[in-house]
Amino acid sequence: MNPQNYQAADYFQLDELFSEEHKIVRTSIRDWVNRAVKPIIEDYAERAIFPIHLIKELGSLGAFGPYLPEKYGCAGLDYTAYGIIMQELERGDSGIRSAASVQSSLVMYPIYTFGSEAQRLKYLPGLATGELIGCFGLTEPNHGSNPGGMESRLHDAGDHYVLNGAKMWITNAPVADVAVVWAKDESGIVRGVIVEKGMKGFSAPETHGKWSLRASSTGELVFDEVMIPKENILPHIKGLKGPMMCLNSARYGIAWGAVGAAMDCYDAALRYSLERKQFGKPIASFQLQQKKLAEALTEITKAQLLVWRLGVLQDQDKASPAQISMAKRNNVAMALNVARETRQILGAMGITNDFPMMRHMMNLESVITYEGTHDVHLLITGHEITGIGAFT
Ligand code: TGC
Ligand code: FAD
Repeated sequence: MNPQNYQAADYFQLDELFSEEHKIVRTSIRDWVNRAVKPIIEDYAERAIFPIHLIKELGSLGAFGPYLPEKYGCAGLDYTAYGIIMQELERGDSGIRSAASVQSSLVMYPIYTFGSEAQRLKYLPGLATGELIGCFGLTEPNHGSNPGGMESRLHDAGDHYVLNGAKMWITNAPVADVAVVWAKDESGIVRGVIVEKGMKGFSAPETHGKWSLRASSTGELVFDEVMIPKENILPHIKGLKGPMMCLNSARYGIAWGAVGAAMDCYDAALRYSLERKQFGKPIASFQLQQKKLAEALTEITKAQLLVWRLGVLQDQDKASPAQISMAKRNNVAMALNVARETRQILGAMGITNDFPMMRHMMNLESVITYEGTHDVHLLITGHEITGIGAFT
């Protein structure tokens, strides 16, 4: 389908609620997605290759750490603008949004929030332009939903630390220059360290065989007696709340991003249904197809309103982690459902790479799993409502 004909659903006139700056950001990312992502993404996804050449373009668009200060080479925008960027990128592909989420919320955010001024100045400008690629290591082979059980260890060896352990399912790991890694010290306290590519004993093998996020690079992080200079520890954070605060920012972006994937599916299905004829009429004239379209638009609209309000709260520093969990959970499940239902509107054509639904659908199976599974986010809401944790 010609991406230039894309019509973004805006049934409740949300446009009126966005500033001129938000609209300028949206137009620039949307145009770039039409020009640079849409024409190539099916091919990269089919070949399971990460289009790494897009990273520096994303940097020049200001898509990395957009809410961080200009002093560090970032755009100095608000969180609503960050959400809009994620929405437009995920209309292109969840893997492209993933790369930007990880770089922004999971690498630049902790370096900015928990790092020393020397660390900020060393890493943030390169990460902002895409000269450097970052990744975030929290999940381990034996600890996914329960990161507090992590086995990676950081040992103080006097003039340096020694890192041992392994991380798994790490977005960008095989292509990353820097990794923000979480490990426990001798007292069992979670600490964050910046590990650089090339450090002796550090490797990042790629994970193959994914049917989801095929245009994203995923891998392991393996640490075998890696010597970490003392200046690479993040000095201003101790405990699991460090990585969890990063996740709040990333989950916020995913809540917006998933809406973009759903909007793409809806737009493709609406256009197809008006052109495709059966029984002498456009299939859009059949009540059952209208039901699918009307329900998709209703759910997209509700999700758009949810993230718009979440953006306002986040910009006022009032969004709670549980509100972010609710939005991430609702919007990703919504997008997955919209991808499945709209694919059906296309009949057999819906399974091909001429249309985006199957790719979005497969991608969203990762999105509903990472950054906290669908079930874990429900438990976070349950905990918030009742005051009783039901994780164990
Ligand atoms: P719990 O005892 O509840 O908390 C431990 C400490 O952490 C604090 N905390 C938070 N702080 C800020 N924001 C949050 N969202 C927080 N959640 C917890 C908490 O206050 C406490 O602090 P303190 O000072 O009292 O010690 O922790 P728990 O061990 O019971 O676990 C709770 C649970 C299950 C909710 C949590 O661990 C969880 O969310 N699990 C899901 C794991 C997850 O989301 N992993 C994501 C890995 S990264 C990823 O997937 C990247 S994909 C990137 C891409 O490609 O886009
Ligand atoms: P498990 O924790 O083993 O869960 C399996 C099932 O059990 C799930 O259905 C879960 O909901 C359920 N379950 C677990 N605990 C409970 C409970 N208490 N109550 C009820 N049900 C429960 N991690 C990173 O650190 N960095 C990354 O960059 C990153 N990128 C990723 C990219 C991809 C493509 C994928 C797929 C994952 C990525 N992850 C990353 C890992 C991701 O965060 C984890 O997969 C996720 O947190 C779930 O952990 P798990 O896969 O080990 O599942």
